[in-house]
Amino acid sequence: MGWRFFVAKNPINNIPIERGIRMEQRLKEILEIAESELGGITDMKALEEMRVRFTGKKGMLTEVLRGMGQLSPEERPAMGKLVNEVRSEIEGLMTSVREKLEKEALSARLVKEKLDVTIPGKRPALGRKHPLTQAIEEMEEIFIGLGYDIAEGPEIETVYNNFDALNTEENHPSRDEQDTFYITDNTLLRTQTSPVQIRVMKSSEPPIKIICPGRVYRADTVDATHSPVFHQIEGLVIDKGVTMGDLIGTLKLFAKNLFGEETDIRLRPHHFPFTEPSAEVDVSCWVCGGKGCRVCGGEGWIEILGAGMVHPNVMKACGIDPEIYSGFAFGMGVERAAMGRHNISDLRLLFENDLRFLRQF
Ligand code: 2NM
Repeated sequence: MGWRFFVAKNPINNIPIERGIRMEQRLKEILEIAESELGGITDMKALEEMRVRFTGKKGMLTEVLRGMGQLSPEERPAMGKLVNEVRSEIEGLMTSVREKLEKEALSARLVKEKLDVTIPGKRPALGRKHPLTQAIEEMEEIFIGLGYDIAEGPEIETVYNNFDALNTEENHPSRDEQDTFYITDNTLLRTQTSPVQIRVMKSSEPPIKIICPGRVYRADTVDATHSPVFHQIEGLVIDKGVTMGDLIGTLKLFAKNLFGEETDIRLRPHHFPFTEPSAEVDVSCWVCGGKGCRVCGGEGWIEILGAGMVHPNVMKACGIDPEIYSGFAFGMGVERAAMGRHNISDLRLLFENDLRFLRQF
């Protein structure tokens, strides 16, 4: 029986008073210091600094725990429990201070970053479509309304699709290097969009009803009416019993849609290798209505299209029997049509992308 039996114990935590008392007092003291210090904490940095000093690895509570070595094994659990209680008490206090600081920081930020959503916005500069794109899309719309499909193809073509299949003679002037950009002996930059129609005729069965818009190339020197790259839109219809009357009716409808209900058309005989018969097509002047003015050069008519009945040789080259089927085709330059429509006198304006010009459309 040792003296140990008589050691007074703290009735609350059961720690022997003699050795435990100093630790317990120290814990109480730590808690009191923490409470009073927390009252003066106004920022996160100070709070974190406090956390390190009180509950950190080398903090005051750890220091108390180290002192537990002096206690007997029986005393330790109760003192350990007390240390943990003080620790969670301090942590709880720090947490509420942290939450208070965070709340204050948030409301300060909300005030600082307050937005007045009623201030009128800056109007964004709106872009628009290029006048050529507008013209192409407008023409496409008319033909889509007539049941046509849009077909597109490569700008680099075979000499065969661009010339041979289109019934263009071996020594036709358009084949000359002076007029056509050749890439190799048998490839070139297409000079028209008809090779797209050749592709469609080769790969599908009639009825065919297509519109082919796109960029085409010719070895021309730039001036007010010429450019080495320009745009065409070509149409093709192949079916049983298609006639010249269908072609004229279609073009009339197209012209009225594009230039106005009062517009008329006239055909003048012409020659194209790929159509027979062929015609150049004029529309009545959209400015003077046919009386003659500056826009039509006093003529009353303005040439905008080429057209004709698809040559039997073209159909044969594409595997379509001209004894069974017939068809018409037409083509026009988009720049020319857009220039006429908007009274633009120099084609170069359409390629320079000067916003002062483009913003007018
Ligand atoms: C034009 C004028 C006349 C045309 C012909 C063909 C095809 F592929 F069917 F033979 N496509 N486009 C044609 C006919 C084009 O442009 C002034």
